[in-house]
Amino acid sequence: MKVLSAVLLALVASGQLVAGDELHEQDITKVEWWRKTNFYHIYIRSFKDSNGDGSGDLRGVISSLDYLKLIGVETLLLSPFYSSPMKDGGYDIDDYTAMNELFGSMEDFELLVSELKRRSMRIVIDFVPNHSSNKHKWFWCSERALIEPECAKYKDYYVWANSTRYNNQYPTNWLSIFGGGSAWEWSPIRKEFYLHQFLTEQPELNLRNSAVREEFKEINRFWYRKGVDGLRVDAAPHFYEDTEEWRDEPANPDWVETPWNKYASLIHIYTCSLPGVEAVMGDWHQVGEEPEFSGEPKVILAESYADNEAQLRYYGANSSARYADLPFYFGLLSIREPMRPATVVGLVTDWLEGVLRLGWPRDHGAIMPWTCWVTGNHDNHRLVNRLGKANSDAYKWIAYLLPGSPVLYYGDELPIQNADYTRISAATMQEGEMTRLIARVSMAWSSASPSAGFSTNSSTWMPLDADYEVRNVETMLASESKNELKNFIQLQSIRRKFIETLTFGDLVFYETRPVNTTLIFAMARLHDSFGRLLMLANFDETYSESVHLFGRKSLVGGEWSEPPQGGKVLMLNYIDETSSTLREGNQVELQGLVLAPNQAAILSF
Ligand SMILES: [Ca+2]
Ligand SMILES: [Ca+2]
Repeated sequence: MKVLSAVLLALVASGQLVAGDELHEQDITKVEWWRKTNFYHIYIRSFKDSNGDGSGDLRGVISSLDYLKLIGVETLLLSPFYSSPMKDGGYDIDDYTAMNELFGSMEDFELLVSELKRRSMRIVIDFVPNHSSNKHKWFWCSERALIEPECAKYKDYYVWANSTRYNNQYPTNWLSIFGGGSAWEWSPIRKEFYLHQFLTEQPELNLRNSAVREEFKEINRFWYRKGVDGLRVDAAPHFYEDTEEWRDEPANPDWVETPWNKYASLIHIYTCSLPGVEAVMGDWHQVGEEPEFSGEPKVILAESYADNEAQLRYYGANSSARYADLPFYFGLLSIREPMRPATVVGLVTDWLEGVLRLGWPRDHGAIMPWTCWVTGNHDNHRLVNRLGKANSDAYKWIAYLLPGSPVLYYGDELPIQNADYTRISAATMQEGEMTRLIARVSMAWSSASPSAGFSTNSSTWMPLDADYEVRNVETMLASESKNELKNFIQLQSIRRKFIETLTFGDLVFYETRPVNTTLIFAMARLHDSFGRLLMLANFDETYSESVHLFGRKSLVGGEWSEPPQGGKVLMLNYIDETSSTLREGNQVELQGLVLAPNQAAILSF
């Protein structure tokens, strides 16, 4: 007993436990699936075309599941596939429980779910409650609610402003995020203005109306009954507007005008991140807890671009009044070439310190609330365009080794790059802003003609990656030598093997010297029972650098941690032939170890 007590005390002292008696609670089998999974975000239209019409579809996703399983994907995050006029890539929905034929039928969706379950994989779908399409029957009726008795119920389904008070001027100066024009549109039928924070064809639903909230809870149940494991909730900061006094938003004194950023000319105090938007999420969290869905925990992911303080509110009022389980952390998307250790450490530290300040009790010994690291998505430039190719492996490794659930955007495992916008067809250009469209480049499956295995059609809705002949799934898997795709598979296998360390362990960024000049990055995950991992990377693209590590306080436990003297190399992003020691499987001395330009290593110690 004395020995056990000493072990417990040591663990408490090292910050890995809140109290000694929690040791037995660090049981990975008790941790909810979404805290040990990884997400793979598929923009369906760009992923794989099954019927040769040049657009990706659900049957294409189904045919790719063996590949996704092979590369260690556990949970799919799917872009919208609902019935839609496709003015905004399917984020303009005209029927929330019907399919868009472009992507397939309801039978296709059901087949996808069952094929996923067969492979022990999961599915999270996009949920878009802030706005519908203007072709939705709710909107048709809301426009006619004052004149058609059967439409009366829909009168307050959307955000309307009575124009007579404003003499046909816009009710406020509010702007649309897409295009930067007025966020108001006149309805000649209702003779009022409706609000649209996004496209004119995307009227804002009135989420203060309990009838609208009930509609979405029922839609939520519909998809849970289809076997869906969770929701990615779209555009959360825009749920509420200040509709009490219809005040103008103030000018942004820091605005520098460009053709693309008219929206930034105002400070959005009446349309964005209003008090209470987070609590709307609680609706869907509660649906997931209804008895009908017991036994299969659902996950709510929140899409919100906001500062850390606002972002943290999406977790919930406290650990028993939860809103979203995983608010996306988008901070890593801000990292640009040249990547610097201090930038990464600063972003991660700020976010994790905020998360830990919430002071939630640790469920099963894992830190709470849990976090979600986004490495790319359909609205931001491709990983390789933000960072350059050389550090793209290290960037992914960081997200996959931090405490939290990583999200990879399809194709970033290769990685593919932004589409060349000059090659996007005129028809496609009508379907969204160029700055966002280019990240929706066609997936590169092989070097085959006509369309890299994406489609049998030579004409595809988005162009192919310019490098598809060498950077594609088939070629990279068949290659004898290391490459990013094979490294990604290896990373996933390390993640699975060390999932207990990654779930329960502490985190430390060791100090690297010379301070302020070295481009060596060092991050360790520490657990006395489950093992320790060290990631080292030289972010310098030109020069080799030697490693000099010094102790630092850990981030979770707040305890001083001295760096290891040596470790066993589990994986390298590439092998530098001039190095005599740095090989996978070798035990190496760490102090003075030389990393070649952009070389990265994961070690156990
Ligand atoms: Ca198709
Ligand atoms: Ca809204």
